[in-house]
Amino acid sequence: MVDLKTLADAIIKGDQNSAVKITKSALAEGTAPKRILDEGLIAGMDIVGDRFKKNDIYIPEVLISARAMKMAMEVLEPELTKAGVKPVAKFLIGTVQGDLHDIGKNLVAMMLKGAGFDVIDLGVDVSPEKFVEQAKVKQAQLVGMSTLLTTTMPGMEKAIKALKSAGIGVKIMVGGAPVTKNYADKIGAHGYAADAASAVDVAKTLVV
Ligand code: B1M
Repeated sequence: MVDLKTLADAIIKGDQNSAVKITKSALAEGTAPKRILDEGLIAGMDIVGDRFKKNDIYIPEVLISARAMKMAMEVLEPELTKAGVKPVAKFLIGTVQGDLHDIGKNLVAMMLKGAGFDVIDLGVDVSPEKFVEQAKVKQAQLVGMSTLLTTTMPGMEKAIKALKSAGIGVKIMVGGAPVTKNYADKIGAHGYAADAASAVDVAKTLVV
């Protein structure tokens, strides 16, 4: 029998070939897709997130682990769908209007995927109107906004106002280097995180 700890280890090491191979073997043996997700892939990414938070590892290692997770998820996803396994929640994410920085946003998206969220990435330079339209169309439970420029920070407030006045009951999270908890509170966000691993913790608390 495949020990799912070896899958978690492959994710931690960022060994995509082993991650894919072990996922395939576990499925072939009849292991439930949800167990492979929880005890292999998510368990591995949880440890990656913890180590990143403690500065034991850095962005390149997280990206390599996230890539291994993505490859294994491509094998697992159809089986999860067949088994009727639902994601934790639908999370819409984007960098706000006028801002083209996406490295941090991508990292947050990858960590959320690693934690079992269904992430819809709107990319960069996302207008308030697009956040609203896509939140409705995709029926998201959470909307995340990222920005790196002080000049584009007000775009977050505009997008939050637009989402609230559209009457969509989404929870909104913000982050990015110039953003602080105080600023997030001031503009009416429901959550703020300083890094990608904490973003997962905060997102989980916002899911109803
Ligand atoms: Co730009 N840039 N840049 N840049 N750039 C900064 C941000 C800057 C601080 C550099 C500087 O002057 N020292 C400065 C901003 C100054 C300010 O506003 N006060 C700056 C500037 C001015 C500019 C331009 C205006 C430069 C110019 O053209 N004159 C221009 C703007 C273009 C535009 O967006 N319209 C510009 C362009 C660029 C590049 C295209 C060259 C490139 C971006 C490439 C890309 O993203 N694909 C770039 C880069 C790489 C940087 C620096 C060097 C690195 C940013 C980065 O990726 N950090 C940056 C200087 C620096 O930080 N040393 C700089 C790593 C990333 C992982 O961190 O995004 O903070 P970060 O994400 C973290 C957390 O913040 C958090 O989690 C992540 C991981 O832990 N987080 C969230 C992020 N989003 C979150 C969302 C959440 C929760 C947590 O919830 C939803």
